[in-house]
Amino acid sequence: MALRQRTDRWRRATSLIPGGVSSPVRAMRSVGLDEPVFVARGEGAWVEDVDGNRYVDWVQSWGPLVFGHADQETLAAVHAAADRGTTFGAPTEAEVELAAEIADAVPSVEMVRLVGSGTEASMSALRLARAVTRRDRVIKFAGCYHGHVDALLARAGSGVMTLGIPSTPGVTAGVTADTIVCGFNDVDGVAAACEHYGEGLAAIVVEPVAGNMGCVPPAPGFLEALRMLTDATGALLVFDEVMTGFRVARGGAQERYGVTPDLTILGKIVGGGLPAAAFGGRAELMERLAPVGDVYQAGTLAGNPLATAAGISVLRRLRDPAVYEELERLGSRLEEGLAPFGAVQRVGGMLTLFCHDGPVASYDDASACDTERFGALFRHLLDAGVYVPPSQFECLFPSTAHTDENVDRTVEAVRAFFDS
Ligand code: KE4
Repeated sequence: MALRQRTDRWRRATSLIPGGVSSPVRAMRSVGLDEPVFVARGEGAWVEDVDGNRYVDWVQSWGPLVFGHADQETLAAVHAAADRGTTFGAPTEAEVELAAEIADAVPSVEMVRLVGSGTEASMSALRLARAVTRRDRVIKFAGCYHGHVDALLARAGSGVMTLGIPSTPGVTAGVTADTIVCGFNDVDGVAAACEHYGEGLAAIVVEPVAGNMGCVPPAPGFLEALRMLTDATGALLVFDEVMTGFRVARGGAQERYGVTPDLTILGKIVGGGLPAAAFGGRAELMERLAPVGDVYQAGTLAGNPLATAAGISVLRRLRDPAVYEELERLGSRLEEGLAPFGAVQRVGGMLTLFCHDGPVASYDDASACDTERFGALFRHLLDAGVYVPPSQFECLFPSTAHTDENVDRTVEAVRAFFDS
């Protein structure tokens, strides 16, 4: 596909919305497109753009869709909820049901607070950790992304890494003065930081499987080391499972790797494709939140009836282990198919094909990827009717709606690119 010409639609979009998009990575600039794909509808594994072109969709809205686009059970649940009204700003039984599903699934969670986005969940979890420990400092990892939370935007992944934004104007030095950035999988570096800052350390915040510099699994022992270091310093261990939660296992990475954090951040799948996210942990920690405790956190549409209906519909179905067997099967087939063409890294139903020789275990490794080549691959695949994330530093997300044929078509299109 030639670089997309600027259409009237795009000119209108960019005249009214910064960059024409509601989130930067959607602009597809980093993969060399002047104008991104405008999606008109989705169905299962497919999306259709406004010009009627259909694509096998491996973005799946960046991870929320385990059952694919417009799955009928989720739609039915949302329609039924909508018929009763869209928002009340009052307690509903659906919020309690969704909280119960999360607490039943996620090992670290006894209590949970629902919010509107992963960013809000990260921001709130960090505030709670600082309040509980009465400490200010936080350790995060280069290449990990926790939403656009000021204090955690230092050397973040996802769109920050994609767009090569070294640091974000508007995030003041004061806000990040208490943020220490370590290397993902660098146990010695974290231990040294804890040695130096341990007294004032409130939390270590980590994506237990990094998904925002591409899929980078934890090295053996890395998560266990973080658990030991936080126990030794009295800091809280916070797992950002917005991407991995209900994705790499029903209980997230903490179930898969057997390391239990103090607080867990959730999003994406939790809302079943609608805007809902959450943070949770032991009751003794969570009950520091207002109105029980003195840590303020709030939200007009938190626990929204439509989002909780979608979330309940999805999470209840995730009690069936067959869902994860299918994500594993499809992910493995895709991983094997792509293996000849670059470094493929996968954990369950999330994977990345890196244009990089050798494994990617850190931000520095990821930064060495050939993003130009990835951009050319992206454009080739789009031409072939295959829609992968428009960034080297993101993940492909199989859903149960994907088929072996979708996988094989994707692998053939990748092969054609590398053979050309
Ligand atoms: P939201 O505020 O976008 O709901 O969640 C932020 C967030 C927090 N933590 C992790 C591990 C995340 O991956 C995210 C958001 N992920 C990106 C894609 N990797 C969302 C896509 C976008 O920003 O448009």
